[in-house]
Amino acid sequence: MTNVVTAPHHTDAGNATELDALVIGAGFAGLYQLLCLRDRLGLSVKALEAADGVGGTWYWNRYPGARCDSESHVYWYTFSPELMREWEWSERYPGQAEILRYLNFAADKFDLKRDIQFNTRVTAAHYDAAANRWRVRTDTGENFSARFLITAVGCLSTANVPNIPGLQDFKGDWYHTGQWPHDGVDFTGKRVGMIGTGSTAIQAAPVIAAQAKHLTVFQRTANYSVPARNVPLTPEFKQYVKQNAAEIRALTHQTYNGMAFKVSEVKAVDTPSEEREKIYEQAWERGGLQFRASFQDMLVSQEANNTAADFIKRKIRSIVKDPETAAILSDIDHPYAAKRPPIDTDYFETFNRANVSLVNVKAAPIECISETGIRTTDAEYPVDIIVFATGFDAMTGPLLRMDIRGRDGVALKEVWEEGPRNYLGLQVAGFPNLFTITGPGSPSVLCNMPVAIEQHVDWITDCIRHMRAQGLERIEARPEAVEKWVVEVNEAAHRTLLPRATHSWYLGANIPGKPRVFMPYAGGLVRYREICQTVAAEGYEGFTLS
Ligand code: NA7
Repeated sequence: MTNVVTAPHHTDAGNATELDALVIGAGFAGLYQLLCLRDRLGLSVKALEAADGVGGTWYWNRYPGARCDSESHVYWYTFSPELMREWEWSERYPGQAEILRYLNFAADKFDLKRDIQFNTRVTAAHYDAAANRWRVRTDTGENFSARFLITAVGCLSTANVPNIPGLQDFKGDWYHTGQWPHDGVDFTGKRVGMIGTGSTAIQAAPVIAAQAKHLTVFQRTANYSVPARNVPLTPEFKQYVKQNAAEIRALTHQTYNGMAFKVSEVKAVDTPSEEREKIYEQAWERGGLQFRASFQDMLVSQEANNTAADFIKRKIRSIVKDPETAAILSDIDHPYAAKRPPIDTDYFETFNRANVSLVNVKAAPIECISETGIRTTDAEYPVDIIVFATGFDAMTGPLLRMDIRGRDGVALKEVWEEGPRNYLGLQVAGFPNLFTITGPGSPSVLCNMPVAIEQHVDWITDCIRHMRAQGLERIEARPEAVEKWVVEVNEAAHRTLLPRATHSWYLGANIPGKPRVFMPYAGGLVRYREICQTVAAEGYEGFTLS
């Protein structure tokens, strides 16, 4: 790397808190990483967290209807059989408040909070090559110095509020779903405009509509959704989970995306249409993300995918009574599950309510926000509250909003100018001893997150353990390993239909100016885990250790 931009070190080594390791973030990833480094390796370690509590995504996303799309019996930590015995979920899909209680329960059980500094956002992290330490600065003006720096900043934590002219003049209230007020928003008697139709909006719309005077949904890209069929868990199911926790865990390690269901071995294209219809109908009735596992070829063959897409579009048209609304909702332009597939509770049914309307902003784009509403190129919609369900600057956003600089002061922003480039989604060449949990280039968002997180944290912990045992102090991805991994990530994506959803956040397409690079690793968690294990077993192949 020759592009030298030497920035002055923010930190003054004299007054910095010295640590073996620093973890950024206290969500699922940060909590577990803190535990591993402190209790298993005995390092001096701290986690810095911008919020005033643990939870990460589940701390911030308190919007109405916020709920996980993974089923509760796979959405938890599995590193502690005792924790699995002590915790009991109440519903098929855990709601935001329950997940937050769970993460607090886990943090308290392992006494993690004493080593988390809350209300502290990392603004800069600069690598000091001479000392082989990361110099970290926070928005509270504090300095930290650590040998290892581990980001646990989440993939969907940088809210995207689109730059729509006039927002500053809006006389009503507006909120982004990912920065929701802790005491909630009272929609009673209000006209609400919600922008977006991703997973978030699809969860929020039915709940907001039940309270608001009127809800107007502004749809740019029509989206698929399959019923979640959330239910309270029966005592029998809870018992089943307790008795089979180890088997369920083992199953999540054998599946493509860390779920407890396998993808069917049957191809849609080989299945007679009547039989196929029956399979889709059963999957629709069962509900949930498992719908996409109905056929083996659904994510790799356009022809197969069309059969799923047609099925869901027909469902939308059969649910939504107004034919014009149904036509706009079902006018979907990408393969099913090529964008993150939402699951819902009465989303399409919501459009049958008298107090809900849909605006097609693909046909007539939003022009501006006025003092009193949202104006498209052909009409003005008066609203009292605007809800931005407009997603996130995903995956790279949370990393790039910190001023991270590696060797010779080179900024991560420059290295990733044309898209993320790293090795295994874990390390960037030129940034020694920096690990990125669920970073771009790893399976992350294509998986059930806790499973992906535990795999990464275990790998990082083992790596640091190995280094200490061998008296090694520095690990750095080799540029040629990065080159190869970037190709692997790209090829894995192109073996699927995923890149065909050209406006998806997987590709960075939702953020103006962001490079269009397919970011998560689509080769599956099983293959990825094997690659990571082999790399470690072969002496951390592709890394330089010294
Ligand atoms: P998503 O999935 O990124 O959805 C954002 C939605 O907002 C999507 O429908 C966008 O339309 C829409 N959007 C974004 N900007 C605009 C503007 N300027 N005008 C109109 N519409 C806009 O975010 P979510 O929060 O729903 O979900 C994120 C992930 O969280 C989800 O995938 C799960 O993994 C959990 P577009 O499609 O870009 O046309």
